[in-house]
Amino acid sequence: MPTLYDNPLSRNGYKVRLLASHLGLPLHVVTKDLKAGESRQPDFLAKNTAGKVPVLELEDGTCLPESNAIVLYMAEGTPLLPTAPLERAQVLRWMFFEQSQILPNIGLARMLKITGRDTQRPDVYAQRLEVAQDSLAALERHFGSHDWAALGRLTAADIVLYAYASVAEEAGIDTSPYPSVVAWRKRVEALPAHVKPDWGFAA
Ligand SMILES: N[C@@H](CCC(=O)N[C@@H](CS)C(=O)NCC(=O)O)C(=O)O
Repeated sequence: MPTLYDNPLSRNGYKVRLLASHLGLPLHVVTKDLKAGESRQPDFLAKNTAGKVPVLELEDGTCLPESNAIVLYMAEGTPLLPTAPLERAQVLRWMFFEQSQILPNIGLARMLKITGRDTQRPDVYAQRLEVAQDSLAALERHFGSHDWAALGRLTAADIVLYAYASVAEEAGIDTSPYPSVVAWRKRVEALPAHVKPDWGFAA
């Protein structure tokens, strides 16, 4: 069974575990204590030179870092990742948007907020918040007329977007201006295979 190096606070790792639940794929989840610097130790840097979770380690020892690369690998050959070039590009479009607009802004604003550093670095926090809100507004325009991110059905795009769009409030964002995003989040949460962010870790 593949091993996923992860941390319960990581929404990038959650993408992979949420996808595994949807696909019924078994994963052995190993916690890396990021605060203690475990992801920056030589043994882990050998798995991911960036020193970040998640990393998927295959049974032959091959390591694959980067949440969206892992999602693409695991979703290959399933209905969550179409093969037709334009359909696949529609899914990838949102996966790229997630990495460039959602993760660095909602993700960092959330991290600053939950560690109390939003008041120490108000300039950085405000800047991230502004782009995060602009990104949510883009999602709001999309979900105003679409039930799902792409192709009118659940795809890998929804899984990756959901991971950070679902913690906008933890980043200090008022989501009342984004009712279509909130409705889409509820659609994702209502799916039978949906799991909570701590799913997959040993109790
Ligand atoms: N682009 C990467 C970002 C990964 C990332 O930022 N991981 C964070 C946790 S969510 C991490 O491991 N931080 C620890 C560190 O940088 O030392 C992905 O999507 O996997």
